[in-house]
Amino acid sequence: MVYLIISGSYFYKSLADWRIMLIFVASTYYKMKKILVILLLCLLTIGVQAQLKPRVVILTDIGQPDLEPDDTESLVHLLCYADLLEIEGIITSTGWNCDPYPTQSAAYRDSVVEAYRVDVHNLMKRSGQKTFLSTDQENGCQEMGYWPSAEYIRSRSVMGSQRAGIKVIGKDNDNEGSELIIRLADENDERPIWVCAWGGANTLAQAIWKVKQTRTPEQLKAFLHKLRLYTITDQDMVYAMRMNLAYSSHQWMRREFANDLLFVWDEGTWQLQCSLGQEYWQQIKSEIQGHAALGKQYPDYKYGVEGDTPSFLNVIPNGLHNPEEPMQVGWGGYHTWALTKDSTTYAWTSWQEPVKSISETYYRQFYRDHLNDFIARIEWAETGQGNHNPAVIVNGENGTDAIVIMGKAGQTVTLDASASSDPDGDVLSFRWWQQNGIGQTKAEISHATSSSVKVEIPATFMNDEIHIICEVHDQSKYALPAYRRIIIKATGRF
Ligand SMILES: [Ca+2]
Ligand SMILES: [Ca+2]
Repeated sequence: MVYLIISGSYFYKSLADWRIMLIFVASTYYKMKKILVILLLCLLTIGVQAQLKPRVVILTDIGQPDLEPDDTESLVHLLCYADLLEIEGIITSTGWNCDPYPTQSAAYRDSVVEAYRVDVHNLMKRSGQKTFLSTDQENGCQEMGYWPSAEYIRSRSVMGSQRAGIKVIGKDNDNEGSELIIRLADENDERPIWVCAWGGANTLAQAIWKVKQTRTPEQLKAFLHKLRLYTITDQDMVYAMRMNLAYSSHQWMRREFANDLLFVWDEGTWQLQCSLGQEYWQQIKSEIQGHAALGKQYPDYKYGVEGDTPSFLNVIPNGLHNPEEPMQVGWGGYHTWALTKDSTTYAWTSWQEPVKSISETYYRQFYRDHLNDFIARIEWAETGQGNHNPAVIVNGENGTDAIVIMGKAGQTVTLDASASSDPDGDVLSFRWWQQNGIGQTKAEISHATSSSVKVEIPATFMNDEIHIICEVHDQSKYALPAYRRIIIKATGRF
């Protein structure tokens, strides 16, 4: 019971409140009816599943700041979100900047993790967390809002493939990183594992190769169905060889496992992320660099700023999209299933028009939001206090999952977010818009900046979906964002 009360502090507040209240009632009742209490607690455990974080594995070619500073920047950024992403592995490996990966370069990762060790005590105040779970519990499923210990992150910091290209894949290329990926996918855990490739994804290809050699085709499929890959360009080779896409194990993965491995090949957002960072560099320099131990690790950029960041922004559960659906635009861009740059394989990608422009337009639109969000977290790291994001409640539904509504041609749908709240009691502003590039029907939204809107479904609406985003900002420091996606599906489609 004590454990339940403590862990309740990591939950979303509303969940924590009623659960703690029930536990309080249960403890009073305990003195009278011991068996009833045990039954009640069993029901609570079964009936209330706290929201778990999405699982991520990072493959990084982090290196010395005069060679690859942007991976260090992205790692600082990532660790500021360790409460929203279950960091299952930070695996060092080859990328554009090196082949082989120098073993000693992993020290650049370790020094950012060391900075996290210093700052986590302040970051924990953001979710009212007082202590860390035991090692066993941290290795299990982590609830949303839980900041893991630096020891946990360190235990997940391993070496992956130190050579690049499809030719090295084979039994001599098994490594700690590929074994970790296999172990994670074998865990009894329904959640997918998002592999974010900041360098090459050779380590993932090696894991898949080994499973293919040692298991049945059905077992291989089950393994692949656990994995998602979001790769920042194709870096399974050194930069000078980047046009030789057949050299890479990425092409092998796309060709062999197109139907079973969700593969996002980002060519539409990382360059923009790099250049927007340069545009906003003065702000990044004054509000991130040098602030808290993590900010002190944030180096000057060389080519662009945080080029690898879209890969994990894509997984942060902020209500904007479901990463399982790459056409739902999110902080990591917008991707459609298409022939890739190698002209032979397919993936979810954004290199071609008009997809590239749609993705870039949204990336530009969201950039201020995710930069502000990051800066607010650096402030927590530095001072142990700051602003919290609002919570968007649409038509009475809390949480971050999309709300699905069935709608008819000619119908008017009311969407009401007036019950939305802010943990700091801040005043909220609203903006409603329809996502471009998904569905054909254009709907009219009346009073798009009020808390409640009417969506007019046109008479032509049939076999289609309308995706409406409710975007909320608090009127407080950094104007922190929150979103909610509402999908209106045509009645009779299913
Ligand atoms: Ca990189
Ligand atoms: Ca707030």
